[in-house]
Amino acid sequence: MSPAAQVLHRLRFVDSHSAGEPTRVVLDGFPELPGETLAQQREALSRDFDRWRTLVNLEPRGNDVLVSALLVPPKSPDCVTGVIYFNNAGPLGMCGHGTMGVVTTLAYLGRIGPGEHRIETPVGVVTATLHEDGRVSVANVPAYRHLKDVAVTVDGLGEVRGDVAWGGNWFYLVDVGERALTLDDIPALTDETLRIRRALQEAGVTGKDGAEIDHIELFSTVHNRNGGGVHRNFVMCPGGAYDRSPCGTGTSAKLACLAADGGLRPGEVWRQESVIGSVFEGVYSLNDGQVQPVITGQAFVTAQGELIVQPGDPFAWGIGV
Ligand code: PYC
Repeated sequence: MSPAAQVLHRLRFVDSHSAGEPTRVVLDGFPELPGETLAQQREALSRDFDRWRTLVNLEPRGNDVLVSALLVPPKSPDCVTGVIYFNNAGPLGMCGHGTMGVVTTLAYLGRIGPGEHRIETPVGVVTATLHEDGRVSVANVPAYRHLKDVAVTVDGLGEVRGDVAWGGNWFYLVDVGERALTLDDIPALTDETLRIRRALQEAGVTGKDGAEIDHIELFSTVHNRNGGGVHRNFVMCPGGAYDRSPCGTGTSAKLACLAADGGLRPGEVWRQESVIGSVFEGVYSLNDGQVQPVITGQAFVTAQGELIVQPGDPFAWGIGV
């Protein structure tokens, strides 16, 4: 057989975007990950199967913005699927926009219809509701603020203050006042947030139990002439790419901070706009004193196909691997 016709691996996928942020759902072709829980399977992915992550996520088959969602059989029988999220830097805990992408993909494939669906992730079970109009509401894992008003000295920026909060991933949230947070500002925002993340690492500021804070969220409120406010954010993801969406886990972390400060009542809607102008709506309820966020947005399918690895491809496992 001619080399051009040979195939070593095929992985079927469906791509989508949620508020501009892409998700690649990997349907099959990935090796089975050992582990009794999804958290153990995520560890196995990092430890022993990382090149499968890089195959899917890195160039030339992927890119730095992409978040992938590997479908795995759920351990809880009442879940429609298990999912392990990962990006160009490694596995993620939860992913809000990614869950919207998973639900929309499963509906596109005819595997689910409108209604409530439980989805297992390495950090817990989330419940996603597919609405008749195509929007998806994700009842995330409980969110909380871990530390309030933590100061760090950032190279070139001086003292920066922010809250450390969990929304399914760890965030450091910095209020940047009325800064517009626009697309023109992306190079500066990228540089600043990467510096802030480095400063947190150097200062030993972490999430609970020493967990790395791998997402930095700048948020602002921009007022129009009538006094109305638009809440914007810029979220830097672990691999150095910014979230095109308002970030589901980042919005959850923001809700936890608002709840802790008395800035938003249970049930009140928070419209979180991204740096590209897309919107997620967030609300929370209190369950036994815990903030239970629900984030609503919409995903659209953009592509479907197979990732293919041919023998002799020097970039089979991704560029730089
Ligand atoms: O929507 O939670 C999210 C997310 C995390 C990283 C990128 N998007």
